[in-house]
Amino acid sequence: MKTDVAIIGAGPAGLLLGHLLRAEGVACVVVERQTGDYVLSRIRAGVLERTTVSLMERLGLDARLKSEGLPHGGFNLADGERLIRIDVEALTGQTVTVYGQTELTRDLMDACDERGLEVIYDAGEVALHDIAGDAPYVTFVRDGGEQRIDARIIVGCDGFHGPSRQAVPASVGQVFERVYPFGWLGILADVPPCNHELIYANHERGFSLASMRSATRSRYYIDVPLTEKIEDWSDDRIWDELAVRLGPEAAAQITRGPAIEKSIAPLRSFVFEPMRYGSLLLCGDSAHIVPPTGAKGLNLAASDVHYAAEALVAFFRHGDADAVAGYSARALARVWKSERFSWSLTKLMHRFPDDGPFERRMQVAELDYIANSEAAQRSIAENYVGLPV
Ligand code: RFL
Ligand code: PHB
Repeated sequence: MKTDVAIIGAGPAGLLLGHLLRAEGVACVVVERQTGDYVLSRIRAGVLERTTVSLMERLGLDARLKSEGLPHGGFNLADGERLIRIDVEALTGQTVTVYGQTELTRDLMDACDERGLEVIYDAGEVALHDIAGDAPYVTFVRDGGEQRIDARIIVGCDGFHGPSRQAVPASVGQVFERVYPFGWLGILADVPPCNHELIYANHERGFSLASMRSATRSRYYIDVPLTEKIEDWSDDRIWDELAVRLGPEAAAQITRGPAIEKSIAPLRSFVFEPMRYGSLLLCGDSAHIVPPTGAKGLNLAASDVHYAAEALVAFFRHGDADAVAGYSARALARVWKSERFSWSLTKLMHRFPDDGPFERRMQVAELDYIANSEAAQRSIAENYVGLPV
């Protein structure tokens, strides 16, 4: 098979890029290791920035997002006693949209047939070849036989564990990384949320987050040591812990119910540079990871895709090779700002094992400063809604 762009990975980054390229008449094929049902079973992000919503609008795939997504004009930080509301809409004129990654991915998947976007699911042993030159190709195994896609460009949208980043020679790539000494235990339940907006709380017992997917489906998180086992956390134990950590005001409004999903995700900050090598571009989690504090991961994947689509359309439609060459620097400038925001909010809202009374006082002072300073709130708000692309 021959195409212009071979996209590896059919998560949100790969499907968004595929649709954007198809809409501009650039030939592409997406190759995914898992089945479509498996991709949709992963419960992940819940908050979309304006830029992510705009991409869905531009594709004309925003009908369900518009009708079912919840616009949020603010969110709360909690310090164990009070809620500090960040009025994002008043401070920036913008809102974010609460809409699950699963739903966004489903909308992109459902449109593939109609838009002529070819996605090959269930592809085993996906490998990249000759990425340093102008004629790269991808091989994979399907139905027992090896298949090959010849392309001009390969885009790695295959997440943190995929093969694309690994294909860049070690002498070229540089890794910047911080692994955090805790994970987020998440619970999804069909109960009304305890607040109409999100609450990120820093309590003496640790971090918690009250989030949602809809008016009837809640998503909550608490941080736990990485040594914890999910089997040791009964639903009741999680609800009890949330009620303490979120503080009395939120606790009074919590509706408990059985978990429909429960898992522990490790936290990491990670950036791989460069995001282009030869004929390979990297987008989304394949090139970088943020801790989920601040809800930046999916949105960063979407802004990478925005830059990559622009560069590839300029290249295939107008022969502009500089656009592809400039992709990495353009994407990384925004990546590092989201990394900084996610890292600083993680530091502010979590207890680190080595923290003593001094670090605790610093957190209390910073939260009090934020509570009383419009300048501090504005800075948080403009990062939360998403910096411009
Ligand atoms: P994905 O979603 O991991 O998709 C990669 C796809 O590549 C496939 N793949 C392969 N395909 C072919 N060959 C191979 N060898 C392959 N290896 C892998 C995979 O099967 C998969 O289908 O990466 P992508 O598209 O870059 O999207 C990134 C986002 O998924 C991620 O950043 C977010 O989910 C992060 N995240 C959040 N981001 C937000 O913007 N807002 C949030 O509120 C938010 N909350 C979260 C999160 C991530 C979490 N976890 C579990 C890590 C909450 C959590 C708990
Ligand atoms: C979620 O709803 O899953 C969610 C919301 C905000 C975050 C992280 C995750 O910062």
